[in-house]
Amino acid sequence: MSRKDSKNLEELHQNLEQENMGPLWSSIHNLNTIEPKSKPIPYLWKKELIHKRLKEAENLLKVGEGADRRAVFLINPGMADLEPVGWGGATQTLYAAVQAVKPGEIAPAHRHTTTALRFIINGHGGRGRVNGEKITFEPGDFLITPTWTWHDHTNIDDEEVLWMDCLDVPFTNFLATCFTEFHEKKQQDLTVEDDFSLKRYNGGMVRPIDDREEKIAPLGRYTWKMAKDGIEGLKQLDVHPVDGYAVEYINPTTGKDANDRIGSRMQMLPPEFHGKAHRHVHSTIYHVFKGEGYTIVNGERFDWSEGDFLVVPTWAWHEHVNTSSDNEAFLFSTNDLPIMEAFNFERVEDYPENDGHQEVTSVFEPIRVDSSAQETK
Ligand code: 1HN
Repeated sequence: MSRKDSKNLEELHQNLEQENMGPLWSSIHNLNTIEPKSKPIPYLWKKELIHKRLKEAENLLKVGEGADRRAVFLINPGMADLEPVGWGGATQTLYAAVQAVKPGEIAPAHRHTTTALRFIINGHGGRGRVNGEKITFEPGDFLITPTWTWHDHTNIDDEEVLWMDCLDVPFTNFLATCFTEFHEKKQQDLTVEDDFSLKRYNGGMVRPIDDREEKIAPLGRYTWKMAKDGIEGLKQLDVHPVDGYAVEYINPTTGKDANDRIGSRMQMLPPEFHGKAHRHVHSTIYHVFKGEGYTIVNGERFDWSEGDFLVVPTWAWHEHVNTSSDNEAFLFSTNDLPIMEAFNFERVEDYPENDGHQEVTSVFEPIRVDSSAQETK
């Protein structure tokens, strides 16, 4: 039996829909918008709430026995409709979480196509193994396990270890390119000295002569001292009007981002710094490493303090403020700039009015440990 003819436009639309086709003439306006429409929204998670839930998870499950990893991940309310559980979309491309490892636990070895990085928040006992190298985790350190590198973690101290994870999970998942391989051993064998790559790069900006060729992870650990010294050296310059004093973590064999698909930065906002606003295509996840202040995102004020996480989505105006008159504020952040640049999507625009400052039209109310039960969407 042949499909029936369309007598008018309405019937044509109905027929096309039933036949798994679509009319471009009535759909094109949804796509060809003047500005991008971001599913993720500006959002902030408080440290105390994340830590409370992680503590509960510490009491309820054990890493290595039933759970491969103990991490609480951040779901942007704008991504929450994706199955399963928003697939970890803090932004449309990036997953972020806080992971806890208790003394003696071993998070077993695996490798995956998603690319991963960590920023150490608390604890001195964290040790990771990455492609045969044991890596020491100290607070403020930035560590990478790029795509398809074997990694496992443990905690050799008697205090828990906490760190931020960031992976390109939503991006990889969207492309349906998530492959994982589980190591035959719980912990991979060590093939080089402990902290080998850090020692190999002891000279900082001088590089071993074998590294003229591009490598995916020539340096696995970037210490807090490296980032802090980098920022210290910038203080001789005028402060950047948008970002304060900021450095990015790079791969010494390429000069590009340390992690091939995720950009990472450490920025310092001097006391009483009030940055100018701008917006860009790449999305950012901020982790407040030290200090307190606020960020105005599209006119909404997000107050932050140590340990909080803030998402600034694609094309959102944002400006940072350090509210302390004594202390520097340090923001660690991850972004999808490498992805945006790879496909020529990146654009940046300065806020055109009011000397670069937005008006605050609302104040964001985060869910707090002592908030009454409320809808999160
Ligand atoms: C993963 O392998 C780790 O190795 C953390 O610690 C978070 C999220 C999704 C997929 C793999 C880790 C992850 C992950």
